[in-house]
Amino acid sequence: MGFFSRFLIPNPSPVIYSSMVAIGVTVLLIIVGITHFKKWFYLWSGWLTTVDHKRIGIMYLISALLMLFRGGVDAVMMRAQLAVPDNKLLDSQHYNEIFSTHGVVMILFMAMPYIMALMNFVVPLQIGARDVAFPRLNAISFWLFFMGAMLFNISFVIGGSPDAGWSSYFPLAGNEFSPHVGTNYYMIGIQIAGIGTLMTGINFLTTILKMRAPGMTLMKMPMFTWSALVTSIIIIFAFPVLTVALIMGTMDRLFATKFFTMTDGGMDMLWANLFWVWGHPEVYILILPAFGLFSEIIPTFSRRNLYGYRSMVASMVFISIYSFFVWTHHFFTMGQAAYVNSIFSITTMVIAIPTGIKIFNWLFTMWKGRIRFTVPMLYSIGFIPLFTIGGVTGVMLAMSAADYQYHNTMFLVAHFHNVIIPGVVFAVLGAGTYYWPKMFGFMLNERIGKWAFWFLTIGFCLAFFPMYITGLDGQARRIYTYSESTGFGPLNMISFIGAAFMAISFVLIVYTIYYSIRHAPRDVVGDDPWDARSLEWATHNPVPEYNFAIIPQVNSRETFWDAKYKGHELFKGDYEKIHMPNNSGVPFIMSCIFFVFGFALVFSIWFLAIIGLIGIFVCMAHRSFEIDHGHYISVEEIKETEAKFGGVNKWK
Ligand code: HEM
Ligand SMILES: [Cu+2]
Repeated sequence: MGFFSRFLIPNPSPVIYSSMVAIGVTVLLIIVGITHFKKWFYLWSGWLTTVDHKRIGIMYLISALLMLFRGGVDAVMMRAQLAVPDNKLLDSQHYNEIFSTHGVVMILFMAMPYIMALMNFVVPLQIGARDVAFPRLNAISFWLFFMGAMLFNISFVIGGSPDAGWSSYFPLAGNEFSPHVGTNYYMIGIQIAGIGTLMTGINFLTTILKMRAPGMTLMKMPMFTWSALVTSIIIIFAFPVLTVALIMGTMDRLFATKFFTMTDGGMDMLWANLFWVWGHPEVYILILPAFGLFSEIIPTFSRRNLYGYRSMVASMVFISIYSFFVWTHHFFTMGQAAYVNSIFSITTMVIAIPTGIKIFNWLFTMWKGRIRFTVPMLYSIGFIPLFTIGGVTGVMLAMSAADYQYHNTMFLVAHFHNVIIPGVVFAVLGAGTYYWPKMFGFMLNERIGKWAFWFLTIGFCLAFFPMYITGLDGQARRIYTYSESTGFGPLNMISFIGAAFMAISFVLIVYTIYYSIRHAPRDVVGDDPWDARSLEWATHNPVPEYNFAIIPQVNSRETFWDAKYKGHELFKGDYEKIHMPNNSGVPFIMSCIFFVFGFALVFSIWFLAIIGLIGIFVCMAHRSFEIDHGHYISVEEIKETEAKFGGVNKWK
């Protein structure tokens, strides 16, 4: 292929051309806007170079919301295409690209950063720390994630999108069946983002083990911190497998190695195994922090401590270990022996037990509580029955013999959306509302938030429950249309209407944010607007740069609650100067070079790749020779800030 023709979209359509124009215009508008309001310096010094875990958390949050829209538009297009039989809205190739990018974007570039946003923002506050263990590494992690996501997203306008599904099975993903550069984007975009995630895992493991406030033993840690700890450990074990699999896949595509070919000693099942050895734990990387968030929200709005703390921790640890022993349930039908299937059937079903324990603990927490039906609590209450349905259909899929009937049908699509939407999406939306005042100092509008919740929940049921039926009747997934005679039409139309409801709910969520920025009262929420129980609520709103002027003394699981109602003294002693890390432009610049490097690899532009690689090493070398001891915040400055906020022990 000629040099320039590789940059063209292989399968262009009016939709793509108009999106290209829209993207171009938006980028231009943003640049003009920033220039007009003279915000470049603010952007650079306040955000692009920041190493503050709170700001990094907020940047993750914004990226996740953007990607929610990208993935959501894909979802609506798919449902529109399937709404009626023999539809011609999208052609098959375009449909392949859409479900592939939808899956990747939703899992890796929406759900993951959403979880990372909350981990970044909440965990250091919850353990009474001033930042994460490696603040600069944290910035690198974010920027690598961001650049990986952007690289993946430009596949849409330059060169063509991946089309082999989010699991990118070989030989489908090999050059023979996927000749354009789409899958290169997949391999390299995810690789760059994944390296960032791996470093986040290491960072949070260290942070949680090393930086807890005095007195906070492991068994006194708040539940969300526990979930972040367990998640970090899963990341550290799972992501290297992905890294290696992606390297091998990239080599197969760029250098014609034969790891995953059907001939010449290659083995396509090797990809399936490696992918799911990472991929199955990955879904627990998403769901465990979500469980942690529900465990924060439910006690707060039930005005009661969490029921069964120890069993919550134990079940989480158990799930994390077991998540590595079930991956084969993703290919029951790909020809392994019956006894292998039986073993993995059983290990898969066993996961339902600890999960069930958690469900009962949440129910018991609410049982004797006095419930307040706020938006975060609505999401948590909605989660319980819906997630349980998703869990039950998961056990159905785990029966390997029965799976021969409904694998690769819409039944599966219904199942995993049924766990991931009520589980992860509800959790991050609920927690986003819950932590909003901590992040920004004002509340989100509850009325619009409740509308969004109901649209999402009803839309969800309408969109996905019909798929259980069409799936059992044999409607295959990843197929762009079906004929009239199948009779799938009416149920798919209902799904489409449900998807439209969900789209409305996302618009409402953005509207709540917009409305609240404009109209929500400021300076009235106080530090603890929900009457909560753990340490993150013991600092001010919004949180000052140093988090805590004095490091708190912990002596119970719900230290802040005890400080408020049982007279426990949280902050003892005087102000001392506080050491904080300096901002740095290197993480951002290095990640930009990573982007260029990745882009060069996608199109096999070797000289540019080599320049990029050199650039990356120069950045690293620069860091080794740099002398940077951070800076101190003086006692006067702390006093000034604290006076403005009302002092450390002001709730007394
Ligand atoms: C607005 C709500 C959503 C709708 C209407 C929707 C719709 C769909 C549809 C119709 C498919 C199947 C395409 C096919 O097999 O032919 C699909 C696949 C998928 N969705 Fe969603 N989805 C939604 C939200 C999400 C979310 C929130 C996530 C994850 C966090 C997600 C992850 C996935 C994944 C991983 C696939 C599989 C892609 C593949 O087959 O390679 N979806 N979605
Ligand atoms: Cu799995």
